[in-house]
Amino acid sequence: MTVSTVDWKRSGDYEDIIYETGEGIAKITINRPERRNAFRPTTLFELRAAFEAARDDGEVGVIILTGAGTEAFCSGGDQKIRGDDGYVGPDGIGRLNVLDLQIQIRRLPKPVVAMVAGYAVGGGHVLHVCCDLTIAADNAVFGQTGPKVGSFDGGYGAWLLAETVGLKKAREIWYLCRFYNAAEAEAMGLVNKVVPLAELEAETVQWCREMLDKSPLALRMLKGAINAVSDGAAGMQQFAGDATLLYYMSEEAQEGRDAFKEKRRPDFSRFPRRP
Ligand code: S0N
Repeated sequence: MTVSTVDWKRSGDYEDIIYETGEGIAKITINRPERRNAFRPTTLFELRAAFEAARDDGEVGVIILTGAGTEAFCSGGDQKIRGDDGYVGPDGIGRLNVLDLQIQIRRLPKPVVAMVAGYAVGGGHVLHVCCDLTIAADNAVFGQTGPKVGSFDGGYGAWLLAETVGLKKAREIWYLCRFYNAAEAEAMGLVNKVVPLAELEAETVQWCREMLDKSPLALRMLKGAINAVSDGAAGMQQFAGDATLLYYMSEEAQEGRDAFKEKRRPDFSRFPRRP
């Protein structure tokens, strides 16, 4: 049992997830404990909607991603509904729509914290790797299973993992499909902190509160900067957008806007040409 310190308010009409907010934090919970929180297309559509809600909510500064219960954070794609061309939802179409969620987490300009109790394996492991930070309970177990169950993630699952734990360790994790306990994960830099299971949420919330005390724009720019290196042109596009946002907020940019609206020539003469 993990103890909560926030009076969470639940909202949204979801089948596979729970969306809650409180104290400037959004908590998104994958709620399929009977399948170790494996995701199906519906789960991922709902996760994407919840992350979008958290992004758009001006009260929310930090997002927690977690799994229901204490047995699993997420066990990856639901193998029981895996068809011949992806994971099959009610419309009969095969999908790998977890990739869209991974990109969304990377591009979302607020910190996302994975709160992991139990198994974070397969595509569930990749999800925690995509999160900005990971707080783990002492019962957490990490690993990739793809080569055992006939799949692989050659995107973030491969190279972001390698960036996180190093090339040799990433190859070991994928090639051997071993599972690692929380202490081993901490030793290889895969998680930020390990705490007793009962303290997991309190510790995670404490990390969130510390981030909420900080400058939101500084955190946004740092997330963009750190991700830009590995996200290539897409990362630079996000970072460039953030730079444009900052420029919009300057008097210099506002002079251009105002001049257009007032049908006059813009006067940028008072703005310094900085060295
Ligand atoms: C998680 C494990 C280790 C837990 O073991 P434990 O505690 O002994 O419990 P079990 O009895 O095994 O499980 C309890 C019930 O939950 C069901 N279940 C567990 N995991 C899944 C799952 N992933 N899908 C469906 N059902 C699951 C069990 O079946 C059991 O229910 P009952 O008793 O009713 O059968 C252990 O369960 C385990 O090893 N699970 C499988 C982990 C796994 O291999 N996951 C899939 C890995 N692949 C992906 O995630 C693909 C990701 C993806 O979509 C992708 C993305 C980008 C590019 C490529 C891909 C790609 O397709 O690879």
